[in-house]
Amino acid sequence: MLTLSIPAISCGHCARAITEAVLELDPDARVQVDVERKTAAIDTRAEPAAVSARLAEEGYPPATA
Ligand SMILES: [Cu+2]
Repeated sequence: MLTLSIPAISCGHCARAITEAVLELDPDARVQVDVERKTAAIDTRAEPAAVSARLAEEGYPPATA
């Protein structure tokens, strides 16, 4: 389980965009976005670096820990 802090999350649209971006990488991924906490919990076989890069492309770069 990958849990990313994504400061750009602000609403349900962001949650959908993030979910769709991850599903493009891995159709079997499970994505849970918490809009209030600005986090995304992602269960996927995709490489974490690939997920981060894809989300950054989409305008939701994960904060580095
Ligand atoms: Cu939004």
